[in-house]
Amino acid sequence: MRGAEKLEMETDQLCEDNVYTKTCDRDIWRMRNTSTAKEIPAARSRKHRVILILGVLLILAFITVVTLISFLFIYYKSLQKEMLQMKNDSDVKHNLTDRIMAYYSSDNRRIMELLGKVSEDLQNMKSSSNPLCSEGWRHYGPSCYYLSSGSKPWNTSNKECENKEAHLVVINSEEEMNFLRGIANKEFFWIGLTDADGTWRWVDGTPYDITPKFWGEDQPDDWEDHGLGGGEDCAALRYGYDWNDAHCSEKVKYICEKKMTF
Ligand code: MBG
Ligand code: CA
Repeated sequence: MRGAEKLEMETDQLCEDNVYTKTCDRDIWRMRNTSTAKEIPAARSRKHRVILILGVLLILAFITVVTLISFLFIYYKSLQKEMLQMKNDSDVKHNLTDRIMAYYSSDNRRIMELLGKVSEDLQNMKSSSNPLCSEGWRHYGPSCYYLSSGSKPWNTSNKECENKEAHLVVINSEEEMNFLRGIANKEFFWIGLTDADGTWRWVDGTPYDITPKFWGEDQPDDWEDHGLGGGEDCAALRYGYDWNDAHCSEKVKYICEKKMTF
């Protein structure tokens, strides 16, 4: 008997004799031999599976990255398109604004030229036999204006205007006010505004509510300390600039207004 066979037999014998308490080394040895032999192809297939899974995962990751990049690219392109559209829109707006501005400025120029021509015509007509405004009257818009040289109380002033088929000036707009400022030479003049009956009224019946107001600071104040009795019920152009209410008996220059006759 060879040494190895002898040892095997001895080990078997030891196993049968239960020399080792729980386990038999030989069985373990056999089992190991058997399982190792079977494990070689199984391990290989496991390795293949792992490689396969890793490959699939890699492909999936690649597809994900490519998809993500594609989405980002598409988003970037649409953003770029949107910005281009916005730029175009703003260019169109600017262009439109420029054109509107140009249109209005050319319109304004035409109106100013027309006004200049009308004014020139009026000047010429003034020196003709049938002037739109009588001698000594100034024209503005559709009206003629007369500035008195003498000073009278408000009531007398209005009567003097009526005698001239006019009335004390009624101020309907800022433009008209500016025209009066230009001709008033920083003096005082009665205007056609009074609150003698408690409410401010224009002499030609124009509603006071709808006309612009040019009262000076703290005016009208219906001041009573002038010692003339009562308050202040008549409006005057003060220093050719703003309005003040004054005592109607005060003697002040005045401005009459009447519509131009054609
Ligand atoms: C005067 C006005 C007068 C009254 C007074 C009040 C300095 O202006 O003419 O009408 O308002 O001020 O102090
Ligand atoms: Ca006053």
